[in-house]
Amino acid sequence: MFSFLKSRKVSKFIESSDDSINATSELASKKTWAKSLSLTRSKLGQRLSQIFSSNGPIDDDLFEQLETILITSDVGVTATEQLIANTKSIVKRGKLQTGPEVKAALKSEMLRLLQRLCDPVIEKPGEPYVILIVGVNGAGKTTTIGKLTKQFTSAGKTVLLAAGDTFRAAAEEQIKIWGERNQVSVISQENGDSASVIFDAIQSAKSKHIDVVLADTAGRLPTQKHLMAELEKVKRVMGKALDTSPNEVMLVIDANTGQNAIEQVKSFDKTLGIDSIVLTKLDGTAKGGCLFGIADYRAIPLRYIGIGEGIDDLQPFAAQDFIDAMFEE
Ligand SMILES: Nc1nc2c(ncn2[C@@H]2O[C@H](COP(=O)(O)OP(=O)(O)OP(=O)(O)O)[C@@H](O)[C@H]2O)c(=O)[nH]1
Ligand SMILES: [Mg+2]
Repeated sequence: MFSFLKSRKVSKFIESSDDSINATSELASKKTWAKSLSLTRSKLGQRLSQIFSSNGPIDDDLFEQLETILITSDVGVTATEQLIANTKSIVKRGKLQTGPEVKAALKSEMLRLLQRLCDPVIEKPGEPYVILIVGVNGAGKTTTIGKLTKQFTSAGKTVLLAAGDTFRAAAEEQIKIWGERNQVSVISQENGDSASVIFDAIQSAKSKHIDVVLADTAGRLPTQKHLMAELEKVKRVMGKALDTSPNEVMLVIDANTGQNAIEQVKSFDKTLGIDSIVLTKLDGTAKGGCLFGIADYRAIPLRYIGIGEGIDDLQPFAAQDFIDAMFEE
């Protein structure tokens, strides 16, 4: 059983899964962490290893090099400054003199920062438990819904999907395919807007005693004010269908966005209040550094990372595993 999975809010649904699933998942987890982080490691981890293995003096020049590496790896300016300042003070206090010692200090500070993303969300129970999925165009929202459905149904939970992306006909088709794959129902409307489709889905889930509703939405940029206002309306209407809803507003971010990921988190959080994050496409990018900037902004739980297009390519996030894989020699 993943130890980190137990601490998560979703865990109450997943803990009921049987041991065989857990054993398989643990194996898959080790393989996929290494695979998914190979690119981040090649960029950030290897560059860090290089400067610390040079046996040079621990001086301002080293910290400047470190600053450049962190900033150019999408860690973000404020997170970088904080990491450097904290590492410097550990070095001073502990009178550290060697590259490996400083590297270990930096690693522990990076871990401490990332652990902010592992904070459990304040529990907001609801029956059904409703998750509103938001994010920019193409971030991986609908695919993540498909993967999440598999996780919930494998844990014995009943799931209903809401085809809340009413902007494109193809979007409805796409979520229906994920519904079929998972053998769960999808609520859609021919002419309804997002709010009314999701409202309907919640009503339907209530009457059928469904455990989890996953509501899709159309992708949008935080700069598109009218579309952000539409999301606010969706959230408001969801509360009318069931006052505990949405239990969770989940922001899906494409890891390829790098630095811009931090801006996306800030904007969506300001408009809607974000309860959790999923970072997708870590399998195809070296930009995992953005996680530090996100953690520095606010302790929003990073539930999952997406590491491929398949139904099983979703892993719970674990800060220690992420850091270990990144610093792996
Ligand atoms: N490699 C990889 N591809 C992913 C991952 N998650 C999603 N994708 C792919 O990214 C593309 C966009 O995914 P969607 O799920 O359609 O994204 P979306 O946010 O719903 O997009 P819109 O509804 O258009 O805003 C698809 O080709 C997915 O297969 C991931 O973790 N890794
Ligand atoms: Mg979509």
